[in-house]
Amino acid sequence: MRTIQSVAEMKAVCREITRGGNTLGFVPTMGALHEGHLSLVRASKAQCRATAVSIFVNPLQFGPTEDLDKYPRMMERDSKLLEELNVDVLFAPTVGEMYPPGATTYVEVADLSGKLDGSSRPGHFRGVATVVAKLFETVRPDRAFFGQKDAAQVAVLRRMVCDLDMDVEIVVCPIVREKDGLAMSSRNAYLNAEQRQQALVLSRALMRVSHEVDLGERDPRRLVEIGTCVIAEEPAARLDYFEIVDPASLQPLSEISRGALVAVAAFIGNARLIDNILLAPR
Ligand code: PAJ
Repeated sequence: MRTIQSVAEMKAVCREITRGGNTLGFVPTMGALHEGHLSLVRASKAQCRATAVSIFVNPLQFGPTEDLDKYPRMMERDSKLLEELNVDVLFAPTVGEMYPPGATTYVEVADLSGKLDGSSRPGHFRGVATVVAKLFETVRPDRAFFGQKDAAQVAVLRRMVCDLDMDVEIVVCPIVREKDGLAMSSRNAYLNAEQRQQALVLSRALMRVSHEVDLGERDPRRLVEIGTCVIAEEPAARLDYFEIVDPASLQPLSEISRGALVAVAAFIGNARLIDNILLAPR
């Protein structure tokens, strides 16, 4: 595995890979890798001749009071994990390399960027879209792999790729969960043993909503109420949002359709956790 820090070198290496006609898969991450990230790497390995992974804790997508400084960084361990999976290239730039002094260009996916996480984290999706657009331009992958875990991120990035005529196929992979249902996340590292248990309320609320749909409930307002009540039963949880939306427009749905996105965000202690499911009503 080659580890590269400079944009210029990364461009040269990726061009060399694709010039020979090899398909290049790309998995952007912020590191502190877990099985969720690794599932994306495996999907890329299965679908593409060469795979590039990036690890970059992107300051632009963190709000001023968020966890940028605390965000777990474990480059050596991550690098070993990627090496074991036979990743071809690891791109690990510094903040100065990605955002040289004087940079003032941003990618703003209007409207969508203000929905779900974007409504409680102003500027978050501008930071995500900007860094991913830059990474895409550096790597120019044939396919880029993202997790369904960040459903709003997927909607924003799909829109960006379409609007900016980018030549990359977005591949979305299912949420990887712990045995007890908790969606894997680098931020789970913030939870102590008690909070780790309390955090199960997110997946429990989603499963309850899915169950109610199976029983025939089709009113999104009623389903949101039910999900919200489950979260309220856990006093340690502070709800950010519980919504049922169209997965592409992120607009709240007035009736339940196949593929409706049920998304939740809640704080457990200082950790802001998210989770979601796609409904498949019979
Ligand atoms: P990060 O949170 O490190 O996640 C990197 C990728 O892993 C994202 O596509 C995310 O959806 C996916 N992922 C995280 N947890 C997952 C899980 N439990 N199951 C499946 N996939 C999971 O998302 C980001 O970084 C950043 O916003 C980034 C796109 C890298 C831009 O900075």
